[in-house]
Amino acid sequence: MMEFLTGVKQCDTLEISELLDPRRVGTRVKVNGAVHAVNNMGAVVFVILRKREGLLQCVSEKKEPEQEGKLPREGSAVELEGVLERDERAPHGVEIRIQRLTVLSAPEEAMPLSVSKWKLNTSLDAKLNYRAVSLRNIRERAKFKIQEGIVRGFRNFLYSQGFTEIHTPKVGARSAEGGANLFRLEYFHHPAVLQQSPQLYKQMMVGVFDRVFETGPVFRAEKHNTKRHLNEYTSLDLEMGYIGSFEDIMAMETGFLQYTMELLKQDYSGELRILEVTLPEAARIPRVRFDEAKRLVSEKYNRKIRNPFDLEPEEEALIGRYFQEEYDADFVFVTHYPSKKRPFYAMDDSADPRYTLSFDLLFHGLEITTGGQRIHDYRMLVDKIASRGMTEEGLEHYLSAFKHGMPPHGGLGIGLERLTMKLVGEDNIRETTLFPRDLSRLEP
Ligand code: AMO
Repeated sequence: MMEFLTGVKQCDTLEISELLDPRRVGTRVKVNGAVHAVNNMGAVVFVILRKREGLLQCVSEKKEPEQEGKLPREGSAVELEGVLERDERAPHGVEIRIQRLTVLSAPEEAMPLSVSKWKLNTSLDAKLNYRAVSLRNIRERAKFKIQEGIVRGFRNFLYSQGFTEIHTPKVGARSAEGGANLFRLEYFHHPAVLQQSPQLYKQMMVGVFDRVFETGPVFRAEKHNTKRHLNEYTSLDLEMGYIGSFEDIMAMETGFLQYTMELLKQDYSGELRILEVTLPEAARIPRVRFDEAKRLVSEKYNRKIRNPFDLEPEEEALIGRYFQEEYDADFVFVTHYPSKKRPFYAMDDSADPRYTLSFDLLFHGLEITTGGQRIHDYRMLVDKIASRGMTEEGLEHYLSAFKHGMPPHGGLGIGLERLTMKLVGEDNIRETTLFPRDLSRLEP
C-alpha cells in the first residue's frame, strides 16, 4: 500500500503561547525543551526549560532522595509531562508540576559558559569561540530575534510597496563599489571577485521589475579591525525606478523604518523588554547637506574642517550628536556627498557636479545606509566610466541594460548588522552577527 505525506504533523507537545491559554491551567500537559538551568532548593527542584518562545519553569517535589541522581543536567534535551499551574513568580506566570520526565539526549560535557545567567559575563572573544553555546543565553538570542524582525519589516514593507524580491550571484567578474576591499579568487582559471554589493544586478533588474529588493551576504576585504566593519555582512538592498528625485528613496527608507519599529513593538515586545531597548523615533527624520553638516558640527563643537570632501568617523558621530541635541533626532539623512567619494554609478548634482544626488543615513552617529540616484543615461554612464579612468571590461552586460533603455532610478543599501547593533545598543558589530567574519576570524 502506498503511503502519503499530507502536511505538517500535529504535535502533542505544547509551546509556551499554547500554555498561556487559561483553560489549560489545572490540566496535564506535555512539553519538550532544553534544560536551561536546574535549581535544587532542597524540598523542590526547579527545572527551567528553554524553548523557542522563552523560558518555562517546571518543578519537581523531591519525595525520594534517590531522585537526586536522576535530575537532568543542564544542556539535556527533555520531554516532560505534568500539571500546569499558575505561579506569578514564574516566567509567563505559569509552571508545570513534573509527573514524568524523559531525557531525550544528554550532553557529553559541562557547559563552557554559564548561559543560564541573565547576562553572560564573559569576553566577546569567548562568546564568539563558543558561539553555538553562547547564543543559548536568552539575551544573546534575543538580539537575533530583533534582527529577524528588521528583515521581516524590510520584506513585508517592500512587498506592500510593489517590490519584487530578487537573488543575485555573489561571485562575478566585476563588482561595483571600487576601492581596495575586493576579495579576489580564481574561478575555473578565470579571475573572479566576491560581490561587494548587488549594485550592478539590482540596477539591471529595475529595467525588468521597476522595483526590486534583496537581502543577502556581501563581501568586503577590509584590512582594518574596527567595531563597525565586517568582511562579510548582510546587505538590505532596494532599487526603484521612475523616481522624481533621490528624496523618494529617503522617503521609502523612512517608511520602512516606521513600519519596522511598529512591527517590533507588536511582535517582539518580549525581546525588546529583555534587552531593555527603547525604540528610536522615525516619525520625522531631519535631512542636512553634507557640507552644511560639516559646518554645523565644526561650529558647535569647535572642530576644524580638515578635509571638506571627506567625513571622518568622529565627525559622523558629532553629526549624530548635533541632531540628537538640537532636534531630539535618532536618525539623520546627510545628503549630497562629494562625487569623488561616491562610486561611478552615482548621479552627480547638475547644480554642482562636485556633489552627488546621494545620501547616507546616520543612526546615533553611525552610518547605517548609503543610497541615492543613479545615472540612467547610457552616454552619461559611459562618459563617467571613462572620466574615472575605468575600463568597461566586465561591465558590458550592465551597460547593455542602459543601452537598451533604463528609467530614472535610485536605491539604497542598509547594513543589517549595523542597524541591529544600534537598535539594541551594542557598540561592536560582532555582537549582532551570528558568525562574524573579520581579519582574524574564519571560524566558527
Ligand atoms: P556602501 O558601501 O556604503 O554602499 O554600503 C552600504 C551600507 O552597508 C554597510 N556596510 C558595512 N557593514 C559592515 N561591515 C562593512 N565592512 C560594511 N561596509 C558597508 C553600512 C553602509 O551604509 N551599493 C551601495 C548602496 C547603494 O547605494 O544602494 C553600497 O554598497 O551600513
